Amino acid sequence: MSVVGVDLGTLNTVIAVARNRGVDVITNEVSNRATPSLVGFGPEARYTGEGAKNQEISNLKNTVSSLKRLVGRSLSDPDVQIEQNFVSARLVQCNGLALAKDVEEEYTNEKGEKAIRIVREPFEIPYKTEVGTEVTYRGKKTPFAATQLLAMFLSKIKETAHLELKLPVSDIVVSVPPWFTDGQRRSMLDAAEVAGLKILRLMNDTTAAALGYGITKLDLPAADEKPRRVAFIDIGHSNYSASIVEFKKGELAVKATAYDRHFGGREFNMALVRHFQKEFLAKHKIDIFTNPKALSRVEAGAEKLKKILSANQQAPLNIESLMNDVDVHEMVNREQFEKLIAPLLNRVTVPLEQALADAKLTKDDIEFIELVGGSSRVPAIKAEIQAFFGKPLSFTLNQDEAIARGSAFSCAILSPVFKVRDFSVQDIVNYPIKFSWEKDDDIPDEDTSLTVFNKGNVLPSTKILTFYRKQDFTLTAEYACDSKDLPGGTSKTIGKFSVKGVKAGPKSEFMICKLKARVNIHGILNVESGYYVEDEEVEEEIKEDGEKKDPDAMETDDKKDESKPRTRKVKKQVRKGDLEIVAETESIDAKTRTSATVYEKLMISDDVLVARTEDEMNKLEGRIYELLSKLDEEWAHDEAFDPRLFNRDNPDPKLVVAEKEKLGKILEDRKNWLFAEGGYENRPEPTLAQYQSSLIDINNIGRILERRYRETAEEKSNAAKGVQKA
Ligand code: ATP
Ligand code: K
Ligand code: MG
Repeated sequence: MSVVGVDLGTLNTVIAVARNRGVDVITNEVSNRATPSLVGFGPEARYTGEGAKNQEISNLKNTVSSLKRLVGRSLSDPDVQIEQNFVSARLVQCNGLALAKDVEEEYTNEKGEKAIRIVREPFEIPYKTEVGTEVTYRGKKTPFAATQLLAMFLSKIKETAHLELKLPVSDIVVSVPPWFTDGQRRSMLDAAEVAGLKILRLMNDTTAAALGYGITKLDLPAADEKPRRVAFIDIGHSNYSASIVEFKKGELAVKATAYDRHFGGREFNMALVRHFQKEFLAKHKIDIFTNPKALSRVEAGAEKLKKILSANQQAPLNIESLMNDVDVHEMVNREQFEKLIAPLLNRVTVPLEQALADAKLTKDDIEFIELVGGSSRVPAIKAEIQAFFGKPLSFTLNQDEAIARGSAFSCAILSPVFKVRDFSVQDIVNYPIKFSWEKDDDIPDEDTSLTVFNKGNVLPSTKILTFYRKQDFTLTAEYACDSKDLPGGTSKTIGKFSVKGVKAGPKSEFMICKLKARVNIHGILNVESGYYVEDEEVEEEIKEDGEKKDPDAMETDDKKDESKPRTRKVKKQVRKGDLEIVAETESIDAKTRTSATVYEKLMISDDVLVARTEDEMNKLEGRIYELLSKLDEEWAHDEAFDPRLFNRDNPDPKLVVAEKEKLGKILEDRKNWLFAEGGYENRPEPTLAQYQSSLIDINNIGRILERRYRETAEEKSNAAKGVQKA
């Protein structure tokens, strides 16, 4: 079993694995250390990661980005509306998951006869509304909910890790922005499960960076010393988070986290794109916003230009034939760029102020400021942050890999298969949570709600709630903050937890119900279990030390009887039985999730088959051309095959000529079959088996001719050597 940490970025995903030597970032199939966080859909297969990136510009409508920012959200969320500006596929509201089944279909075959074949028919099963995209996949319009899209991408990540580790991959730690809500976190877990992965911890981005930092530092303060305070600032492609973290030997505690959910590299790109839009309108009378492909190309160019500007004073944008046959050539200098992003630069210090205020600390309390995330390379950003703290910034972490590495360390700590120095990670609740319930008229002055987890409460954390009730009741969990403090459009309701089996007790009018509310290691709220108690008088041992000592019970030491501890009667609540909790949350129910998992596996095997078929087709094509060129050149003249050779144990030399002719015919035939006029539309797509058998056919003759040609060549060369020796 393997230990894997994943920094699931809006733009790029980085995978780190723990091995005996330590934690390494692994490379993907094209040797990149980061994989584009994309999925795409084609007429036959899905594309993920690098494959999706390769076809993106030519298949914009069926390529989906921003996967992690879409999961668990609704199309109507203002945040999701913003997301549509960055996602080329059209976002739609899904009411369930897309599944598919194999059904029989009547069709007319090549001979014009009616026949039956099996086709895959998409259908939807309801679970909840979530944003998704409608794409054309295997020739059918299919709506995929965001959770499913993310599952597809996570399947790819799983495969990449598996290819590198050559071990089954299941346990992982995945990073998320700290502002993710309960619903978003549940959707992340669901997506992972659909992909056959078990998330051991959903870790906030900055917390992961902090763990990667702390676990390698050997000079952290001892338990009784003042903690080391470090600010971790992550500015990525789409969002910005800042955490104040305290370190001591073997532990870290997040003190405060603040964020800007819409601040990152893509906003910088967009500022450039809008600038170019104006320039091109004025200079060339073209509007790139009317042409998705042109817009995509300018976005890609702007991103490249922006990166160059981080190290240079100016950078160019050159695109040939952008649209309407117009070539564009632009130059942007750093000063211009900084003017374009001025509204963003003005916001840089907001999360920093907020984090310090929440942590009740000042700038001077912060010893080190560690920057991670690709956009922390922008010089103007660095300058703003440095000016704010009034001290130099640290870059001891790898900006692109720190979060993945921290996640892998977390996975190593949590995984039973790995021995690693223990390091305690204590995070905090970012949105306060309250429970509310219906008033019971028999209980005077009862409150009907209670804030159970405040903002800044440590995480994970369990609280026991006590209720006096005589019948089943329901708790509603809600965010106890302003809607404006939640991601746009997030419902305040987190979930409902119904408590079953409540009735009056034998001795009292009420049942005393104890409910265990927990914000778990993923930052997800649950009422995990419930039980009921009864007040009873019990004998309790009297402790002989500590403050709890009962002064009346104090007697002389010599009277103490070692074998019989002294006891007294106390009133206590004794656990009598369990209560059933029925939860209604944003998670997908187990049955639906299983169906999605089965379908995901089916799509994976479809993709594998398509890839193998394509490989086989390429092999066949290559072989046809190879043999055709041999027939045309090396083997064209009869001397290529020395007749003397065939007089030994080989058949009649005349057969060679016949074989050559036969092979030529087969090759022509196969070539015509492979490149049928009008393309594949004119005949059914050849199957893997058909390509394989074609290859066998041409190899049967091809190999014989190759051997004879080789033997002739050897004979000639031996003869030549013999002449030389003589
Ligand atoms: P997020 O954390 O927002 O989900 P992410 O993790 O995918 O996104 P990162 O990989 O941290 O984001 O950063 C990617 C961003 O950093 C891109 O916008 C990219 O253009 C930008 N970036 C990378 N290198 C540079 C550079 N040298 N100068 C400026 N920007 C850069
Ligand atoms: K990343
Ligand atoms: Mg990131």
